Parts: sequence; structure tokens; C-alpha cells
Amino acid sequence: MKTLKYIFAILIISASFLSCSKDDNDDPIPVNPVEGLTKIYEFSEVDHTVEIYSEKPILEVGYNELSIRILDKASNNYISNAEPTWMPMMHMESMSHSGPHSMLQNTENNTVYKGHIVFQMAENATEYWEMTLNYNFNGQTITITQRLSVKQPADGFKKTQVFTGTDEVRYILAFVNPKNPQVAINDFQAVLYKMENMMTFPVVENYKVTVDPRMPSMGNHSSPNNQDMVYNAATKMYNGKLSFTMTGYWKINMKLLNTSDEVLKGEDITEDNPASSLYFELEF
Ligand SMILES: [Cu+2]
Repeated sequence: MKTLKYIFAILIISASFLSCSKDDNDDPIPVNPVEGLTKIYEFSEVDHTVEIYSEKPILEVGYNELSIRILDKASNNYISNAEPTWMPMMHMESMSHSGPHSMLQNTENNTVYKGHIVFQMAENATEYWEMTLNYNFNGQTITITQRLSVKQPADGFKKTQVFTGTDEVRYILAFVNPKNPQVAINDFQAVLYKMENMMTFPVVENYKVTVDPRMPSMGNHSSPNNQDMVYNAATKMYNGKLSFTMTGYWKINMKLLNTSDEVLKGEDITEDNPASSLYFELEF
């Protein structure tokens, strides 16, 4: 009992010390703005360094969320007026093309610029991706071009669909969330772009993606309370609900509908048709 009291006293004393030091110092606790991300590239220039961070340890075909920051070597500070823009480019044997990508935008921390790129294809022995980055540094506009390594996802599951719709338009639909699917109703999120030409991939707005997850290994059963994906103008992404009633392999069958509700790609699941030609796969 005596020891307990002793411990209690120490706790109270240390707590009051902690609160004292907090009162004396109103500086916010420094949070690491790239916490949990992997630095996948670091490009060193004469007076600054460009750092590229990713949620995934490597770049993969599909949706990749990236964070960029630029270190001023002289001050050892990350700069907040870089206004970076980027352009991914794949150099293939017979031609070059870009890929869908968002703008780079400031985050809560104004030295971190965030955006995403959808890589439609993986590199191979003779074909590769490059990224051109433009930004301001010390009053100058700087352009660097660096090679990026883009692999096929290790799990081999389809999370990116590149297809031609019945309207003859080329579309790219890429899976964003859930990153960690649960036996529950998950928030489902994807990005949809169209290919205007080799270099231009605008976001497709206000279409609809129907959602029908199935377990092919178990009589192709579905799940209740799914929600079709609709466009969110704030995030420029498509949001819906994905219901998983058990763990295992799920095929998420989809149909893409335009603003007139015409089906551009994909089929209904019936007795005779167990899968849609537009789908994502996952296993958990
Ligand atoms: Cu390519």
C-alpha cells in the first residue's frame, strides 16, 4: 500500500511537471508530415533535393498516391513555394504516352505536395516510365526528368481497367479504396479517366459505376447493402459501398454508365453470365 501511494505521488508530480512545461511552451508538437510513407526517390541537385514519397514501397500499375517535398540544402528547410507540376511519360518502342494524373496540391503541411498518378502499364526491358517535374526554387523555374520504375502489382490481382466503351472512348478505371478490406461494409473508391489523346487524360465526371461483388469459389454468391459508385466533385473520385460477408477472394463486377444511364462497359451477373468484363479483384 505504501509503495502504491509512493508511485501515485510520483505520477502526480510528473504530471504537474508535464503540464507546467506545456504551459511554458505553446509550440505545437512537431508531427512528421510524411509519417508512414516510404521515400522511394531522392533526386539531388546542386543546391536542393527532391524527395518523392509513396504509400506503397514501390510504384505499381494502377493508382499511386505520391507526396513530394523539396529540401533547400543551404537552409536545411523544406520549401513551401515550389508550386510543382508533373508529367508522367511512358516511352514505348513505337511511341510515347502519358498517364492519368492529378494536380500536385499542398497538404495540411505546406511543404508537402500531394497527388496521384495512374500507371496503365508496367515497365519492361525496353519500355520505361519517366517523370518530368517543374517547380520553383529560389526564384527560378526548374525542370527535372527522372526515370521511374513501375511494376506489375505483386499479388497479380486486377485493380486497373483500361478499355474502350461502347461510345468508342478509351477509359481508365482504377481502384483506390478499401486498402485494407474488412468483413463489413467498406467505403469503395475509384478514379475514372478518359484518354483524349496520348498526353491528355481528363477526369470523367458524373458517370456511374454499378457494384456487384461475388465469391466465385462459393457458388458466386453476392452480398447485401452494396452501393453503386457515384462521382464526388470535391475529391474528383467515385464513391460507393462494398459489402464483404466473409474473407477470401472477391471479384467486384461492375458496369460503367454514362450520364444518360447507357451502359458503356460491363454486364449484369446472371445464371448464364457469372462475371462482368469490367471488374476488380481482391483477396483478404
Ligand atoms: Cu505504355
